[in-house]
Amino acid sequence: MGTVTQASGFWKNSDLSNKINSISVIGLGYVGLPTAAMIANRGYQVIGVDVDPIVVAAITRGETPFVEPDLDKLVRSAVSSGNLKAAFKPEPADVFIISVPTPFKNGNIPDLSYLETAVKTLAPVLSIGNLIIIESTSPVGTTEKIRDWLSKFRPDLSMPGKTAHQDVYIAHSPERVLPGRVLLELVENDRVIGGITPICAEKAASFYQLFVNGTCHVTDAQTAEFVKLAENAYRDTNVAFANELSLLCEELNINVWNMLELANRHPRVNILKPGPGVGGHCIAVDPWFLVASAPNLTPLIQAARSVNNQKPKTVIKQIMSRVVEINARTISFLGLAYKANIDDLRESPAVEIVIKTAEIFKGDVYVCEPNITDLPQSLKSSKNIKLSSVDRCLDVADLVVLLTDHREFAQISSDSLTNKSIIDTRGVWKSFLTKVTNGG
Ligand code: SAJ
Repeated sequence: MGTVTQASGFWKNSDLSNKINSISVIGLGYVGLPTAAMIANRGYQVIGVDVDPIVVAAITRGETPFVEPDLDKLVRSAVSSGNLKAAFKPEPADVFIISVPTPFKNGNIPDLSYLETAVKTLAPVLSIGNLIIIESTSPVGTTEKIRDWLSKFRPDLSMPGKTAHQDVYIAHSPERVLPGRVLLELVENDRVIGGITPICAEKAASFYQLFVNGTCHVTDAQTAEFVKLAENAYRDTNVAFANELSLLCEELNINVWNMLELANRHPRVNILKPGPGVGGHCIAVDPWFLVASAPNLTPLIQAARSVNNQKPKTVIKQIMSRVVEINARTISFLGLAYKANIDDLRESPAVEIVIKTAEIFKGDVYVCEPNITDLPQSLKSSKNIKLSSVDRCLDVADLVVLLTDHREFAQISSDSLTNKSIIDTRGVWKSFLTKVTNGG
């Protein structure tokens, strides 16, 4: 092991497919629920486990508790076939997939408490021959830590890598699906599968071969953990570069969108898009897991985080200077989600921009977020923020600030924006705005 190898050679030696009857997915969020529903629709018995009563109740009714294209149909059919059940506690199964959050706590230190709780509740139902796969994005060394926790809770079972014989198999296979494209990417993406021992990786690869069309690359657990963190830090750094360029373009009075389109015509250049900042529970979080391993060795990753974290503050300054310039009494913000066509507001720069602007702006603030029906508490507590339709937002606004590139906003015609002052942080209206302001 150590080098990346295609799994297909191993698969024939350790085909698990006829031994798997039941699968338990612990954590029914953006990755766990689609995974559980997809496997259940392939005819396997799946028990989905979550601590949130709202999530368990929704799935039990065959409903999906968040927005992800086409997931609702998949969940409905998995539940009505009887193959998918939601529960609060793990039950015995052949394969356990852990897909709980791994956020960070104060000081940008990884918070493994959800993983620890999942392992604690799973330990009592483990039995010989079980395969445990950690899909949660994790700091390097976490899979072995999980093995050690399990060893403490189940001293009767031989854990991989401890003795020549092993009773259970433990591997890390980081989820790599992009919210908004989860169902497609679950099946089509390549997977990186890191085992604590080579046999752990083989077993996990055999399992994924049941539903993954992409190639399964097997390696050791620590490399798999690192690969996932490197992928997300790479994307964060690329967006930070784009965000820095957008500030420079603003300063030099250059249209950043035209400039990027031309730069990306080079066959070896692919700069991502600037925006109001980087949000979500992955790109804005995972680079810190690398930093936490060695702060002195990660100046670039830290600089990228700082550039991206600074961007919402720059947008707020720009909004406030425009407010003074045009004497605006009403601002309408379009979009709260951290990215297009989903309802996820976690770590969203749009939310930060709206809350902080509303604190300093004396007039009315309207917000349109087509994917939610109610404002989150953090916005509700501000008296001057109202959730409204896109038409109403455009009607009342002196200043329109586009924060998320939802498809509904891309459809807005240039006529509806006549006589409005506009800040388009995503370049959605770049084709008809003469003076493009990019949040710089
Ligand atoms: N963003 C930009 N400009 C861009 C691309 C993204 O400003 O050109 C912003 C988005 O608006 C958003 C943030 O970055 O606020 C993150 O969005 P994203 O689409 O880059 O990524 P996520 O967080 O939705 O999903 C990422 C993916 N990782 C990579 O593409 C390397 C996904 O494959 C991972 O599975 C996911 O993180 C995860 O769960 O780790």
